[in-house]
Amino acid sequence: MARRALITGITGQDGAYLAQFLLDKGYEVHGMVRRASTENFERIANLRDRLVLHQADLLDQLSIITLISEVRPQELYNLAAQSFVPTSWLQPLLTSEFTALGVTRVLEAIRLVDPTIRFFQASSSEMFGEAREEPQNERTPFWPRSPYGVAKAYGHWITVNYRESYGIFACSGIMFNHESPLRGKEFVTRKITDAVARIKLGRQDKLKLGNLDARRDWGYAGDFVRAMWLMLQQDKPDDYVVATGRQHTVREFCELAFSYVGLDWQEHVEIDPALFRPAEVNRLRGDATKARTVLGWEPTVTFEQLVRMMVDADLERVQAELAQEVSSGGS
Ligand code: NDP
Ligand code: GDR
Repeated sequence: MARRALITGITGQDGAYLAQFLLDKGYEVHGMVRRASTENFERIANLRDRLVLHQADLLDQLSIITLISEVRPQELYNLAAQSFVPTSWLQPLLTSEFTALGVTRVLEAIRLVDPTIRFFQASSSEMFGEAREEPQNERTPFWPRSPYGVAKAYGHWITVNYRESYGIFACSGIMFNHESPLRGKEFVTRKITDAVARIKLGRQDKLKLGNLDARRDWGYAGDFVRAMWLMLQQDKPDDYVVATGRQHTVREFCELAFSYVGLDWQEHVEIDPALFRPAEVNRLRGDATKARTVLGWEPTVTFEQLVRMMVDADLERVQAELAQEVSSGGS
């Protein structure tokens, strides 16, 4: 019988990559989606026929219990969250409800329905915040700098706590930034590659950004979902940092993305003070030694390849949009 997995947040970047990965492994893949007035399934459109989607919401305990009772997965990946850091200052309570308490709701449902379900929690390098050491590993203390980071720290510790209190096979993946052509356009990498494509094709001239000096450890989402799965295949549940170990500034990302299409970033990028954060996470770099040695996990896509992959995908998309406009204008 095929193994059954349930993914919350299946309509997001990681949900789409994980769904594809699990389908390729022969899993029966179920996804939790929340009700919206317009369907929001673009990222999983190509997989739609092979997935079973169910409506439930992280805010609604009963809906999660019902969902898990119906699906009875062997593995549950909790990827759903309010994941955009700036929004967490505008909506701190909602962010806590989704990103912090939502984790407890899922864990409570597992405890009630079937405590043998293996659980993955999408934790974040934002928990390290103003990091006490570099690089950061599983023992580095947390100092989150946003309501999002604080909520993720709660989600991490409640995952550890349900493992220790109830013996649930619960793993927390402390993931550093990971990107792809499916990344939301408000995150800085995709905001840049989308703008590069639009500027190159004459649809835009300027790109407004905030802090160019911030340093991140950027990896490829396709590599990160493999680490999630590996965690749930081990004999024992544990927590793992997932990162490339390499760090770059936002400025470097810009330079590389613009120069790849023959543009000078300095002619197009403008600094907008409104895009600076109330408290910034200045530098993050992860030490994934444990994931490498225990899980055998390695990133396969370099920073340079990632930037080029994202620019190429945005060029292709904007070109297709332009062609569509021309053909509908001409008909
Ligand atoms: P996205 O923002 O792309 O996706 C978030 C998903 O959560 C969407 O499917 C969204 O649904 C869903 N969601 C949000 N609120 C609810 C709710 N109340 N009920 C049900 N579903 C909800 O995030 P990513 O794919 O980038 O990230 C996946 C997870 O990993 C998140 O938890 C994120 O915080 C975490 N993470 C991500 C990192 C990264 O660099 N990408 C790094 C570290 C951690 P909808 O489509 O309806 O909005
Ligand atoms: P981050 O990602 O906050 O690290 O969270 P984001 O891409 O939003 O910001 C990275 C850095 O870039 C700086 N920056 C800008 N950011 C955005 N979004 N827009 C801008 O115009 C801009 N200019 C500069 C930011 O100040 C920041 O320092 C991501 C999310 O996926 C989280 O859910 C996840 O947990 C962490 O990564 C790890």
